[in-house]
Amino acid sequence: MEDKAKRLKAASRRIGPSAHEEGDRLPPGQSLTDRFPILHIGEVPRYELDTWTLRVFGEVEEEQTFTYADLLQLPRVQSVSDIHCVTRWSKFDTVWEGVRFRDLLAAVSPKKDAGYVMIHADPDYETNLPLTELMGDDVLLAYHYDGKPLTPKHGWPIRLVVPQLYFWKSAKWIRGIEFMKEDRQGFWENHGFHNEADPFKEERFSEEEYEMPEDEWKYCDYD
Ligand SMILES: Nc1nc2c(c(=O)[nH]1)N[C@H]1C(S)=C(S)[C@@H](COP(=O)(O)O)O[C@H]1N2
Ligand SMILES: [Mo]
Repeated sequence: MEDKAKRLKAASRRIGPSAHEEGDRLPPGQSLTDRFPILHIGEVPRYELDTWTLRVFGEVEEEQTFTYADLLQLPRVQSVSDIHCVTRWSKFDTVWEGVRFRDLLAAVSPKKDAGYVMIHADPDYETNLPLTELMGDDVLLAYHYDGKPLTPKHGWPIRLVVPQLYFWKSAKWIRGIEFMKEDRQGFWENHGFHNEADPFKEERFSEEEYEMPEDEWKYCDYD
């Protein structure tokens, strides 16, 4: 208890969002961190920028492969977002730069009945989203975090950022975007995580009995 009191005191002295703002912005069951935890399965992939590609395929008029240089040609935007991980950490005001998913769409023309997207990422990661979740102003194929290129552990050279959903939907090291007529489950969605993943509705798991220790993220790597 004493520890908790100390923590709360320290929190109220922290420069940052006011308690009121926190109440509105912090989804239920989450706690704020100023650090940036690193979570993924498998080894951090290595790439040469010259040979890195992003393949767009499935229900599109024409399959396309983008190079890193191609993505840099698309409009560059900055967005400031709050992010929320299902392991219960949230981080406010994260600053990203990259290409809006929506602006990439203008370059690929998905077919009319392509309502769903599977994001393919290294190493062997997939996550699924309805296309509508990807159309927002702050949904980016991001190459910068906090004014600098992504670090390898946070997804260099390109990661997806979908801030309105739990962060497992924000795939790091993305390599493919597959448009689909019907929804299909990605890696975590297939392993007991919720298909929709809205943090304000606490859509964490698809089965009530799924066990995730509340402090799991505190033991992970940070930078
Ligand atoms: N390719 C890939 N992307 C991934 C993951 C992964 O295992 N592989 N983990 C996801 C999960 S569960 C989270 S919480 C975030 C963590 O991103 P961060 O390490 O930059 O905080 O990445 C997501 N993107
Ligand atoms: Mo996560």
